[in-house]
Amino acid sequence: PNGYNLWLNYSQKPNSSIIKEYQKVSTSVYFQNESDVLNVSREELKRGLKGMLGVDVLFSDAISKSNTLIIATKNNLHQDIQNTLETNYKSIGDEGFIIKSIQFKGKQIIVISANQDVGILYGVFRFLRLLQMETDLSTIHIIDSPKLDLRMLNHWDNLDRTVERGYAGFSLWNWQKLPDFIDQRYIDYARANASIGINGTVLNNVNASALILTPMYLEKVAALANVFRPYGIKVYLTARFSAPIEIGGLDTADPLNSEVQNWWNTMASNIYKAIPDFGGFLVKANSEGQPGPQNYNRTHVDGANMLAKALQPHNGVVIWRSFVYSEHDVTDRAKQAYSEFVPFDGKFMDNVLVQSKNGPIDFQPREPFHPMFGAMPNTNLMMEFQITQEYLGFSTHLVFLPKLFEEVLKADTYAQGKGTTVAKVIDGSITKPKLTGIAGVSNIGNDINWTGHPFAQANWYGFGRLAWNPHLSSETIADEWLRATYCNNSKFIEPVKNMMLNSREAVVNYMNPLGLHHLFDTNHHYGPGPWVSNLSRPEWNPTYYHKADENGIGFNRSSTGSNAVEQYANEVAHVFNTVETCPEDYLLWFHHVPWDYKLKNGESLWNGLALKYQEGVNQVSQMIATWNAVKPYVSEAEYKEVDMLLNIQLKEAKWWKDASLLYFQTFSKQPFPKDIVKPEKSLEYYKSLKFPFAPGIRPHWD
Ligand code: BDP
Repeated sequence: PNGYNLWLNYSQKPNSSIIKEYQKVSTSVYFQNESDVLNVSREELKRGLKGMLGVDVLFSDAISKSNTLIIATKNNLHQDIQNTLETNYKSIGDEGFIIKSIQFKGKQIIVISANQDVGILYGVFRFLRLLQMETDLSTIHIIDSPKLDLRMLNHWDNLDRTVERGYAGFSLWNWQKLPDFIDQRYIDYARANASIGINGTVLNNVNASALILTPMYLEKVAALANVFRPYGIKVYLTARFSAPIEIGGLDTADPLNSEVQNWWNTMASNIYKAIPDFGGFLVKANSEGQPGPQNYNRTHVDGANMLAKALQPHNGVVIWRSFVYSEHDVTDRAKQAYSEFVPFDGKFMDNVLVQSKNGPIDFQPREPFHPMFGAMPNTNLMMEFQITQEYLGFSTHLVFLPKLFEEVLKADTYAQGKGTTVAKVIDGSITKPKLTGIAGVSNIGNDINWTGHPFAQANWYGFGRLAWNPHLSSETIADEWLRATYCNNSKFIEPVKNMMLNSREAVVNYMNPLGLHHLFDTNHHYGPGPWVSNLSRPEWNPTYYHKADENGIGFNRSSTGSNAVEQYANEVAHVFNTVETCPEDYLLWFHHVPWDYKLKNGESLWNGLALKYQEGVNQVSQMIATWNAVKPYVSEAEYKEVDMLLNIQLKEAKWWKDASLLYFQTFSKQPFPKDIVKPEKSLEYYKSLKFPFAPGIRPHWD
């Protein structure tokens, strides 16, 4: 097992009584035939049953009373079955499905049904997972549908196949061989995404090249769209705002200029000629040097709506990112996206979604939720998570991200009163926006196991599951993923699940405890660089974020400081605003706190901070012990791969702790508390470390 099969691991079940039960269910299968979507679904069912049960399924031509499993959309079912399921159909929409054990012609059978073909696709994948997880089917009754409209991956893939912030090899998209050569990986990528309900993919980097919009590339994009279509996945592209200049020969990209508008209108028509179900454009504008409407003294609304008008006749959408921070006002970067976007609430067209990162800075190991969530009730506001671990140890460190995602989704914005969680803001249940969505920055590359670290597959999987249902628990997700990927033995599942669920707190502890953030070394963002203060823009420097001095440490964002707290609803702002009420997880995010401040556990801030770093290191040691104890349940190769990675993680957790503590000690001027393992090297040593090769860095970026 090299990891290529991901969680679609349909290996034969060891439990023979379960095999017998499942074989009975699959003795005679009716599977509606007639569309590409249904065909790939049927193939998947065949593959899964063959793998897990060792049987070649017999499909019957018509529904008959010998059937044990019937799979068809509503209109193709016997009236009796339709009647039994009538109320369920009303609740599942276009993409949902029903898996139910029912009485039919005097016999107990299982039906998988849906209103549309794509629901059957999702139902079949769910059914296979039930088998993978050895679920009892005798009383099965699942009615499920996605809670969000757009469930997307964002690939930060460049056209030369490097991947910005990608740590799992090169881009999957082989532009040179496309459109004629269809790599099996494109198909398996689509299967994996369909299995968790992902229905959109942005193929290229937000730091975009306009070339992707030229006919030569569009032909290749169309070939990928053809592969993905039967799996319910639409293709999107990033649109470089200055494309009219770069590939259109115009001398401006001003969104209010009619030539520019016509250029985009024509561009859209051409794209839809090649890709009739093209999803739309993702745009990073006026952010980190990317061109945008502000270059012409226009606004985000002018830019987004201009593109939205071009796509509207074709039912396309514009996803406009809110990741902006100005180089002119550097008092507090955390405030800027909100300040720039919230005044435009209600001004974006219906086919525009504003895509906001989960926190106000940038995908840190822990951030409070972004204050924009809840603050734009009249805008289609979309979540952006980062699956690739730019700031969480790349694909070397084991960190189960659904835990982080869950924390954000469960956070209460209080925007429309208590219980307005971020999940409810983005699923639209409160404000009923026209469109809802969520995006995850992909951690996928052409490594044999797709994600580099075998456990990073769980982050792709978990993102997809939360995109389908943002109210799911991270524990459920870890459980499903482990069973589908490895086995059902609870002696393996329980300890490893625990390890996964604790892994996120471990990385916070050894990298950025108590609300510290952005302490990463320059550009690559891998190891510690809390001392870095020489970068051209102040808000690129770690010293800007921790503000350590002889009195204490932390960024004062309370009402006595930058007042970023005021961007939250009163109930939340109030809690964050004082040192006493602020949760300690966010203490140094919102406050500059004296070294001798007493934490809730009675320790001084200095001692408590040091102990957190140590705890992170100890947690990684514990992960190694756990993995060691479950060795009998995985192959030698699987054991070794994760063991080596965990040992690197341990070494680097110590590096983070030692480098950070020695540096902060120059301000606190206090000794380490007694439970701290003494740093192995000097601060000068850690400062001198260079990182000559790091994957995924940004060219021309300091
Ligand atoms: C930062 C990354 C940078 C991205 C940027 C973005 O360091 O590579 O281009 O976010 O999201 O996290 O646009």
